[in-house]
Amino acid sequence: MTYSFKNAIIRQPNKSIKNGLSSQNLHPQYAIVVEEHSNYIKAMEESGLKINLLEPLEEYPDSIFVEDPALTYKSNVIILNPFDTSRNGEREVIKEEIKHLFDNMLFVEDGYIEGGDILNINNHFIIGLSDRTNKLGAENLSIILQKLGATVEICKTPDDILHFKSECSALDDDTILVSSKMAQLDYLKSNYNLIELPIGEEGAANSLRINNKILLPDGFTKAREMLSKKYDIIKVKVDEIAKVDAGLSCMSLRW
Ligand code: CIR
Repeated sequence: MTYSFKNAIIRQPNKSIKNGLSSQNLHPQYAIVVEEHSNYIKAMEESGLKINLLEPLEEYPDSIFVEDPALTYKSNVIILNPFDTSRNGEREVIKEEIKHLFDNMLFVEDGYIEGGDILNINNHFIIGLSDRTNKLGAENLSIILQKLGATVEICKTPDDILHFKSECSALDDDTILVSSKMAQLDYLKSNYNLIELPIGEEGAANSLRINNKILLPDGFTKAREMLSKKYDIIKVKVDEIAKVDAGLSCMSLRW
């Protein structure tokens, strides 16, 4: 099931996050990041997850975003290939740190692909080509996933969105929460029940359904109103972390 998880991998924040990649050239303050991150961990625990906490990595400013160098599927983990040179080395470190947690470790060897561009819904994966994920990387991952029994669709992340999942998230086996831009994608429109967020609340689309909870970024009143009718919401403030273009999904690997 799309949202049934028992475990998560989370990396503790690093002081060098102030130098993380930021489209707006912003520099988050470490102390505030630590506070937001610790509330994120609490919310994950409240949702029923056992947390495997990794050590901070100062040499990689964006390394708390563990979703980008790896992908979990059942008891498998696939090591991906982040595009940016400042991030690519994360894969070599994380593979050693997490190999004992999985039965099987596989590797994307060709092309570039980041976990933020991969939406898993049930046994299906939607990969969004973007500035971080190219066709070769997507096709390479697709072959691996199909061998593991999954199905895959390769789409395109809209041009000015960093990652496919920056503005969408799976809420259940056939429902995806989307920004208005993502709601235009033909593949999503024709195959899923879409809950479209109003303009101005795009950031809320990177939510996390975990067991019977939804972790929702704080500050999105309309999104909360819409979702709280049906779902049990935990608000998580990530304003400081958002300065380096990140949200909720990118700070953990779940399985
Ligand atoms: C980056 O640009 O790589 C980081 N500053 C943010 C990564 C966010 N990752 C994600 O949404 N999966």
